[in-house]
Amino acid sequence: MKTRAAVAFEAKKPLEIVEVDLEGPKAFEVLVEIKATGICHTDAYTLDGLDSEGIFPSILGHEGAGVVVEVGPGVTSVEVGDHVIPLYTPECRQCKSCLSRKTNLCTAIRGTQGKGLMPDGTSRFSYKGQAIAHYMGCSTFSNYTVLPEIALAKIRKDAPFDKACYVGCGVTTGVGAVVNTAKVEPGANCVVFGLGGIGLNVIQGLKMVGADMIVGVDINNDKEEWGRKFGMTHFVNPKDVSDVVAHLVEMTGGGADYTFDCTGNTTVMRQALEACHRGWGESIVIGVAEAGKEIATRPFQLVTGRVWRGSAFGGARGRTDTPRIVDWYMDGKIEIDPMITHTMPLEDINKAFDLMHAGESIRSVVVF
Ligand code: NAD
Ligand code: AHE
Ligand code: ZN
Repeated sequence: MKTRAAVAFEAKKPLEIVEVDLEGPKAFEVLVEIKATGICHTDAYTLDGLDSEGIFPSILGHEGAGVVVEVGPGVTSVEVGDHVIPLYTPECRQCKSCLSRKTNLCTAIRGTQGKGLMPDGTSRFSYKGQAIAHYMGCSTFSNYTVLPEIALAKIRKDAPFDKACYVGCGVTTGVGAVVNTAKVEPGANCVVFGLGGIGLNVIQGLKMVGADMIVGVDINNDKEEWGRKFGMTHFVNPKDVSDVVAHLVEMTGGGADYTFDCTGNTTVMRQALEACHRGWGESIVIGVAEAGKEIATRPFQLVTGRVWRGSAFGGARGRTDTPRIVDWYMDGKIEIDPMITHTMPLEDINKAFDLMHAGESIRSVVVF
């Protein structure tokens, strides 16, 4: 079939809206009509050529929601008409990682996914006879896309697509980092670095679990109001203080119980670790750093009990946890609507990247 898609032909160039060819689903694969997709900073990072796994041409997008329109042979867990969220972290429930119960990082198809291919080693997308790579196994910047069955979470049908799509990355990543990765306890003092589409979800997760101090740190003063809307109790702009780590340690009475990096900046990651309390403070790295960047600190920081931990997709097991997060939204336990600051048709998708780079949006959503 033909489908409309925003194609990343080259790094650092705007996406082009074209009609691409899409092959139907093979065994254990599913054709999904994407109804809405969010634009995450990770899409921008890959488009900007900063992703060591970035491939061009490709169809980006990994924060979508849609409807199953066709299933390939052998598919049993979803059927035509089901509402689904594509999962860049699938859940096969059979691999060593899934069976370990220690991680959400299913390894069943990670190898081919990182090469922009379906599990059989081929792409379903092409343009003028040339293969186009899939992205993070999702490619939600296409009106129709094909995914492995294990990479689809079935969600309730009354959830609006233009909000549920955000659960496909940002909401789950932020809230999940609090509840699954850090397992923050009520009364904890926490610091969140970067108050964008991810950081604000960390903040609402912290509020939900009953954290005490929720300090937000951002270089953009406009983010203070945003943070306060979702439960932030204090705001710090690092530009306004001479030593941000010393300032945060002082504010939190000796260091935070938990800190979260939601910037992808390795200097900030170090600050986040060093703002933790001696003996027990944990820093969760959520931000994705550009290719070639490394983190550093004095080992003494770890010797004296601070813990560095990472979180991918909020530690969520996609098929199991994502539908529950949609329920939390529908039951009013978490908010999504105010964070969707811009909604646009596919033709305007490049505006979403401009708004993000200008710090003018929290989440832009393309509605097909
Ligand atoms: P965003 O652009 O919406 O927000 C980033 C925020 O960080 C902005 O408010 C910006 O002003 C702030 N910031 C930038 N530099 C800063 C600094 N030096 N100090 C303090 N604040 C600073 O981006 P987002 O969509 O929220 O994504 C945030 C990061 O999380 C990105 O690196 C993204 O790739 C990553 N991410 C990771 C996962 C995961 O599973 N680990 C999932 C989604 C996104
Ligand atoms: N391709 C990058 C890594 C990018 C990365 O860490 N991605 C996160 C999700 S970001 C979503 O917005 C993730 O889930 N990582 C685990 C994984 O298996 O990719 C690189 O550095 O090569
Ligand atoms: Zn994302």
